[in-house]
Amino acid sequence: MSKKQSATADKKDTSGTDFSKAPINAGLSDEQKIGLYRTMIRVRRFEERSLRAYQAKKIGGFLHLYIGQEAVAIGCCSLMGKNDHIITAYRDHGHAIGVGMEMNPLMAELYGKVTGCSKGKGGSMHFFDPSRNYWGGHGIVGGQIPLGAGLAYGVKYKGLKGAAMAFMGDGAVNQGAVHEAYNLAALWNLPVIYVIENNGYSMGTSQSRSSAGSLAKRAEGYNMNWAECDGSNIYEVRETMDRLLNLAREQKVDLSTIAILPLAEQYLTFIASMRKLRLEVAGDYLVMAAWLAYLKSRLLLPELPSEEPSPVEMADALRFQLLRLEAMQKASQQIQALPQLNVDFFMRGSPEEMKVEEKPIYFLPLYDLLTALGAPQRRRKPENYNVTPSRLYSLEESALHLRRILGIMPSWSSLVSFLPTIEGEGLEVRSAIASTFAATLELVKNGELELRQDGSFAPIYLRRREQSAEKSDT
Ligand SMILES: Cc1ncc(C[n+]2csc(CCOP(=O)(O)OP(=O)(O)O)c2C)c(N)n1
Ligand SMILES: [Mg+2]
Repeated sequence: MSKKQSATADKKDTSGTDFSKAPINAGLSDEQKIGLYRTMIRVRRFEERSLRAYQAKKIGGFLHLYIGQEAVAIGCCSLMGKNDHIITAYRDHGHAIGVGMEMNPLMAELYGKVTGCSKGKGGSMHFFDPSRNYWGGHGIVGGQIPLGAGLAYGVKYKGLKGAAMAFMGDGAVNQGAVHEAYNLAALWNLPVIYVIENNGYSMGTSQSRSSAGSLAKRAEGYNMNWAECDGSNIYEVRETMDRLLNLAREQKVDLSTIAILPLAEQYLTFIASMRKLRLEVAGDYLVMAAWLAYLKSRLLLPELPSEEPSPVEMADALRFQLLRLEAMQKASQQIQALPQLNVDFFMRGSPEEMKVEEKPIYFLPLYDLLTALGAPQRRRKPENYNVTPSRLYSLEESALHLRRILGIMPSWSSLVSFLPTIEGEGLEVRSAIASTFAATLELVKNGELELRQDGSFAPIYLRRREQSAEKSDT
């Protein structure tokens, strides 16, 4: 809300002030006071119980407790009217109980059950109840703050008397999105109250180590009102928030600051551009513009009590305008939904146009295609292709090796035992076997060697020729 429109709500020295005597609290009955206390205790008990379940590993995900902060949420929620909204961060149990959510769906949500308020999919950080204008817990620090501006925008757009309360921790105030939201909230004069719940720490970091200056005072940079209060005193919370809520709910367009001619021009330009696109939006603006112009002219013209319609008559006229606008919108939708000539149906006898379908055909000779494919390859840096030479065995080498070891071999040794010692694998082994076998045949042919194989694919045995002559005698 803009500071221009209200008195500054600043932090005064309130020590010694009895806030239970403030008008918003003085009217509370004993039962209502006990009711506030009971709700705070309910939050405390709910959290103590959930902590035990969490420590017993019954609850998954995170569990952020609100213990010690109960007076803030319960105080604020107790002031909520029909058109007020609430949104907060992940420390959201107190606000949920504060808006009146039942504890069973909340506990079920912690346990990840489908009976939970978010069907068990949100857990501790995502309690939601739109039916109570509770727009939930949010896990991204500061993420709910622009959404709070959106809730307030909705209230203002619908012309309702209400406000949004968006809660955040002290650490969240340093988030960029928070300042973007402040800016828009102030620029558009939105009925939103940003509540900083300062518990002194953001995770393990103290406020003095993470934040410069006063947190609430940053609102002054946006020309917004701000106030501080003791969050552990529910009476003080209620007194402060009541003041701010009233300021926010009373936000209105200040007609006296609106110049009529630029306004008319702005609307005409807009209507001209919208007419091409959407008739019903242009209609909305036309009605709004007409009403603003009318109300403004009422301010400028001298008062003529006899001719002035009463507020009731004006409200009736406005309602009538809105009904007419609604009817126009319906009619325009119906007209647009009708079948259209030359699109959905055609006049009898009118020639049907031939449908021309265009398909691109590309012609490319094979040579050009291959050149194009090779182009990226050619652009690459040339690299040397190194072939590692393989160690291959020649026939002569194998015959030499065979002759050398033939003398020391016992009679009938397998061909494998004649292979040279091979370091490589694959090709080298195959080359050694092939050349040894070829050399064997060569030596058999020369009469130096005898060769035996007992069946197809059976091992091949070798022995020296002279040995064979001796052995065959025995
Ligand atoms: C954008 C983003 N940054 C960091 C985190 C991790 N994180 C979770 S809680 C937290 C501290 C927030 O502190 P504060 O705003 O003071 O809230 P508190 O927990 O004290 O209520 C951080 C940094 C997050 N959830 N979202
Ligand atoms: Mg904090």
